Amino acid sequence: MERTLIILKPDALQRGLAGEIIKRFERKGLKILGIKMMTLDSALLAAHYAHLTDKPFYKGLEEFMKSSPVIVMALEGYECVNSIRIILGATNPREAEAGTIRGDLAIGTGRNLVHASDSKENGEKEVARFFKAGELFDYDKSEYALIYEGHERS
Ligand code: IDP
Ligand code: MG
Repeated sequence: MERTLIILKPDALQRGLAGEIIKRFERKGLKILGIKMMTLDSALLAAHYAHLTDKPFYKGLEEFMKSSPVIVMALEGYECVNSIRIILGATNPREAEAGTIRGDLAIGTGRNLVHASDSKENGEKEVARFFKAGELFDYDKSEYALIYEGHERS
């Protein structure tokens, strides 16, 4: 199954929205493989946002992401990268659909609450970047038979 790295950004913690956001992923049926709180440093952010380091807004993004702790999560699910991006909504929350996390809860592009991996390959890479092996848990989720058809969970 696919894996996605989620980061609940400083605005999610500061605004008390961590539970609301995690709830939306849990009720979808996604499995939490790992979850922890951490602070991000410049080197980790430069690796994570390598596609953005030359953008004019990068300095502000970096400062904001370091401004308070974040919660990082590794989620697993069948084709979950795409479905999580749909739950998240567009990067610009003012263009995000109602019903999505960003569409319902955010306004500023630089304050859009959550990061989620954008491809299966990046999901694997980002989970490995933020989690050590011992921080990820391999376990059976009893409700899987009610969430997936057999071929989807094999
Ligand atoms: P994504 O988070 O939807 O995958 P990316 O293009 O990967 O979007 O950008 C990463 C993050 O950088 C965004 O979530 C947002 O916080 C910030 N960002 C992207 N574009 C802008 C911008 O034009 N102004 C300010 N911040 C931006
Ligand atoms: Mg991105």
